[in-house]
Amino acid sequence: MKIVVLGGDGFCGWPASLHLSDLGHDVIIVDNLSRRRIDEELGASSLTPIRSIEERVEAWREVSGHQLRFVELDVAQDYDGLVALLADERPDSLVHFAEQRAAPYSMKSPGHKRYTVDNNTNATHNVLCALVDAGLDTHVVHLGTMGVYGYGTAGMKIPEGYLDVEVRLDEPAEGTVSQQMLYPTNPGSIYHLTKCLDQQLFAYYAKNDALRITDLHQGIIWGTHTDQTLRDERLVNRFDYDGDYGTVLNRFLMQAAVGYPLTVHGTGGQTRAFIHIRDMVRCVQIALENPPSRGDRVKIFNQMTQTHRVRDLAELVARISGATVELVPNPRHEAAENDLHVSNDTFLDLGLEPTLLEEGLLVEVEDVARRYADRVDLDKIPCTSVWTKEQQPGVPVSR
Ligand code: NAD
Ligand code: USQ
Repeated sequence: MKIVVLGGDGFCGWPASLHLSDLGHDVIIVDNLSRRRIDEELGASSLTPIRSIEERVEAWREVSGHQLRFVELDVAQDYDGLVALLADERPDSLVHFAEQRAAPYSMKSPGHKRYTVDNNTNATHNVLCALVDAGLDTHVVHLGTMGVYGYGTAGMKIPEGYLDVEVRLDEPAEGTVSQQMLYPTNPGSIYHLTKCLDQQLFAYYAKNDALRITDLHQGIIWGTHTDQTLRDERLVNRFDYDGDYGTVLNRFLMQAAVGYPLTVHGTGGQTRAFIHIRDMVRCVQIALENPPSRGDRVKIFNQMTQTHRVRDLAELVARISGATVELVPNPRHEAAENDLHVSNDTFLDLGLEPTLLEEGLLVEVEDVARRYADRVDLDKIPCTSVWTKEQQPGVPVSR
């Protein structure tokens, strides 16, 4: 397949691009490098020393013999450039990672809220509009989030995108009608809200223009390496640990490695869905190999393998590393405690063999953190972005 990977320089997009290239697909990375500029804005950087995109592409050619192509383009701003690229390349598939993906970053200020909404909804709409404009039947695979559902499920298992509903008919009619509807959205941040808006865009374009779209409702990624990124130091993946972009389990592993208390927000009763980065690249492959047909509704997969409670993760990391755990004020407006049950049968039925949270793997990630510990800026660790003016940053009192 010829595959365009939007956002292919990022944490998920880079290893996914390498994995697809390794399988022999013709991969074109499109990225505006905004994530690297956000590092500069925040004065933070990946714990791992990531190379320039040009050096990454050249290193991959040397070690694999496969040629990735890179196009610098802003998907949200340069609509004409995007249509021209798609019309020229006529890709079989397009994987869309190109959005601002950090919830805390999206809540930092009015400017960050507006940037996140503008960037994410324009990027998604431009992709869909451009495919119709160029008359293409390219299969779109989008990286969405489990966060569109909200996390309070009242004991029910979250279905894959669609909820069965039965509505009682009003008099004089009798009986009930059954139908499926998009699961009601309940976003927990401006970032998550943009993914809910994306869902409406997908539903509309699938219905009106028969675009073939798969939306992957992905859980929190943990881990760093994949088989491909390990092949050469210059291919190393990014590892975010700062209070805006670092995700919870990778943060705990890094905090353990540098002797920083594990920053559990609130009571740590939040339960979330997780998936290892190696499973993420496999899931993207599986989704690409199983497209919907023209005229089908949007195909939605829950891309997660396990759920974990934040305080359990902290206790597990503390047990293997000797780190201390500290309950800090929760800077987010979220439920203090929740249960989460998720259906992920589609990927399992299609052959995904989940990488489960094992101590060996945790140690592997902690080793990455320890190896690059001298690059950590401790001041960047606390989550300082607050959801409402009444809330406090998540700074440990012991620091
Ligand atoms: P990332 O920030 O590391 O990568 C996103 C990439 O997209 C960056 O390289 C950035 O420069 C690029 N980009 C952003 N806006 C763009 C634009 N307008 N034009 C061109 N390029 C643009 O994020 P990630 O962790 O790789 O996440 C990728 C996708 O997966 C996101 O959409 C995110 O919502 C989703 N996701 C991520 C996680 C996670 O834990 N990292 C979990 C669930 C879902
Ligand atoms: N948390 C802590 N301590 C920390 C950091 C986070 O207790 O030091 C808590 C948060 O309060 C939250 C939970 O851990 O309850 C998860 O936070 P996170 O930053 O790991 O994940 P989240 O903000 O949900 O976002 C990440 C990705 C996002 C993706 C989402 C998937 O950044 O792109 O969409 O995971 S999901 O959670 O399924 O919505």
